[in-house]
Amino acid sequence: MSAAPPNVNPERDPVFRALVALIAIGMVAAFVFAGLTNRNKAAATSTTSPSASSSMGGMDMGSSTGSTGGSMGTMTADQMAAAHKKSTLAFPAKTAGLGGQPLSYTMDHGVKVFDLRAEDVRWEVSPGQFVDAMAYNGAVPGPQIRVNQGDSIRVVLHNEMKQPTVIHWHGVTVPNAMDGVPYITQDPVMPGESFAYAFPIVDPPGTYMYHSHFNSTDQVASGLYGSFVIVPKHATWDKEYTEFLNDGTIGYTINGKSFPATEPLTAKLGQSLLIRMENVGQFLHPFHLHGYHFTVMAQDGAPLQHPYSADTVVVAPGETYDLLVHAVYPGVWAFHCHILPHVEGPQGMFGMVTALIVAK
Ligand SMILES: [Cu+2]
Repeated sequence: MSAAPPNVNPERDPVFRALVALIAIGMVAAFVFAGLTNRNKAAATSTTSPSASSSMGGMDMGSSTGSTGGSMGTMTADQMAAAHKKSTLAFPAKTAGLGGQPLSYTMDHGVKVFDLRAEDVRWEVSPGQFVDAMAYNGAVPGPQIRVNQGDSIRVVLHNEMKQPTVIHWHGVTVPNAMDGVPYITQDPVMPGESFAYAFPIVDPPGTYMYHSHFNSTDQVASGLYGSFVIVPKHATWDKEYTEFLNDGTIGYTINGKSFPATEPLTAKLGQSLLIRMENVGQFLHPFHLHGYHFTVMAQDGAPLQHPYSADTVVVAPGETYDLLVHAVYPGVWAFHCHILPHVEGPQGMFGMVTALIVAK
């Protein structure tokens, strides 16, 4: 390599080097200022606007701490450890509102009658983080509808929102007129109106869902969905949980909550658990259970001819899976989406994380 003549190499010129240093300092200052401004904006809007990027929780954490310093941003190692510890030790954190609870019904001449009220609500996704949501009966997800094969049911939808809506019974075999698609099978249910969905339950026991089929990018993302379970005559498991995934306006959530506000799955040693996985979001969520292999028993409500063993199940939008876990290893076992930006940032875990807690 031949050396350049002394005065021709600009990198050795002290004036040039000072200029570069000044520009660099200016850029860093501008970047930090922009980061702080964004963070303040996010803080200001996070309690008022569901569409603010801050509602995606951790995604915003990543950008507001800057990207030039790696994922640590401006935090020291001690600060990072403290932030992780704080959010993790808060699990399971208390928040207002609990979605997915069984919906009671009344009997009318042999028909089980359920009522669903679609309404605008404020929903606490994680401690102190509220979003504008749309909800059935005030909760995200909406209540769980549990029925038996052979039932006749009627679900009366009352629209108390400012926009039209309808309900689609996802995976459930219904007469065409009950399918809930606006201008194809029915007119939309306008604000202040009601609509009765009536159909017999002909499908086998399994995990299904219901959700809005009107302005669904907004309405489903904002909370208008719930699980629909056709229960077996005799359960072969000791306990069951439903894990309903969503990734829209309300952020990366399990049952409408973001870690550390997600609910743990608990079992006594030796118990068997059925976990009903459901995804109504826009992304795949490969759910991974630490320490265990579960058995995938059913997909989209239909029992598999060949159940199989796995530690991760990719739950695509619109899919449901039934997983069976034998709780034979005591401890606290993380259960989370394995697309890592959905679960962890520089400040710790958030979003689609929960845990299976097996007591000794
Ligand atoms: Cu995910």
